[in-house]
Amino acid sequence: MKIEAHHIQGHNARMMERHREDFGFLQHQLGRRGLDAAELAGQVAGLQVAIPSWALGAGGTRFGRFSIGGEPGSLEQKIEDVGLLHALTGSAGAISLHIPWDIPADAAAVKAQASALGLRFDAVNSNTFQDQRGQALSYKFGSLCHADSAVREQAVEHNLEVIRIGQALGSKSITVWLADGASFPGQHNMRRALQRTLDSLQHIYSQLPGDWKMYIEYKPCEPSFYSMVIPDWGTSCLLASECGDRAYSLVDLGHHLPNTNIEQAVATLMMRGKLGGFHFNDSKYGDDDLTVGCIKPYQLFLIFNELVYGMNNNTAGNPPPAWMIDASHNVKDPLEDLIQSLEAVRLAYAQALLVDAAALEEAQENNDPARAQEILQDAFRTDLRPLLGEARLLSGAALNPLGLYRSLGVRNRLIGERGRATVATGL
Ligand code: PSV
Ligand code: MN
Repeated sequence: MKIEAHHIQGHNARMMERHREDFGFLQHQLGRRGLDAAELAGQVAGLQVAIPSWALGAGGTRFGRFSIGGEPGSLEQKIEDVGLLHALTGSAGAISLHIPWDIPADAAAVKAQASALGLRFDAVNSNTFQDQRGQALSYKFGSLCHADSAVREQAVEHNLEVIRIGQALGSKSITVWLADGASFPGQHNMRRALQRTLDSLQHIYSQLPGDWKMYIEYKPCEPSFYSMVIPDWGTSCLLASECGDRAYSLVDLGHHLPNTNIEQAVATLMMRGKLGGFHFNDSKYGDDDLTVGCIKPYQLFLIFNELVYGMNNNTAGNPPPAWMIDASHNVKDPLEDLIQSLEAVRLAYAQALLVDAAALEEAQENNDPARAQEILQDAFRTDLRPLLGEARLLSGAALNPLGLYRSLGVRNRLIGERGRATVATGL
């Protein structure tokens, strides 16, 4: 299934009068604050978020998995799905592959298919958290940290293979997320495990192509329940710093202990130029992988506020972070969920662009927390949905992506094409 230009045009024409009215009001409102809504819409239209190839089917939990029907059964179908998302939203211009789940049989053909849909390949992700069929040595007791050097070498070689696959597709970065850790006190020597992980990462980094970056993810628990080798952003930043200039930390919103101040982590990492990428999702309890912004939209806004500040005050030369949605879909249609997540990311970004940085600095320098709160919440509480609509118009996407998705009956058409029983590879 493909969304055609006439689908978008017809839909937008039907909604245009209402949109013009809403956007006109917002333009007026923002104009009073000295802001140009059209210019902001252009900025927001530039924000592109990668979709991971593992998020297009039903994820399930360890208790069960419920099929949604029409799930993409091949890499080509996954690319097709990201193409649908991009056509509807204009904001999903990249795809992030997980190897070995999505090894392309014909890299040139896959690259051509993606670029015809306006997609590029973002970071490639390695997987040493599962054993694959035919794999010589097991990762049950770790991969890059393993006590046995043969296991470490196998895991390093896997990462190098992921880089080679990514090169064939035009990717420029690899994300390493490790499940390595211990579930019981005393299970392994924490210091030796960290040292071995550093040695392995340095080995991978030494083979990184000159124009590539390496992102190191962290997570405090799960699947190891006593200690993860890379539990937090400080450890990930330390490892990245020891690897070199093109190694960075990657923040996944679901990878923090409750109440961690994630925006502060962002501020500190950007101060050192070490924030490489971002995985968006939302959660109430742990790594819940829920729709972005469905639980803590204010936290997301505060994070974007630091991101915008960091990019505007980029003394350490932090590269533009790689944005990706890292979610799992258990009860919602994955494509609907991803449309909502994409919207939430852009909304938080747009809200952050509204923050009056000069006034906020003045309030901070004058020790005026009440005024600082007014400034932040004034931005957060402005309804910017018409601005997002305008951004989509600029890129030829739909004014109401979810509305159009439903009115076209996309899921039913996918079920018609692919069947009810298809299962997407992934988490
Ligand atoms: C597991 O927590 C995880 O969600 C990590 O965040 C990775 O980015 C992703 O899986 C795929 O490896
Ligand atoms: Mn992640």
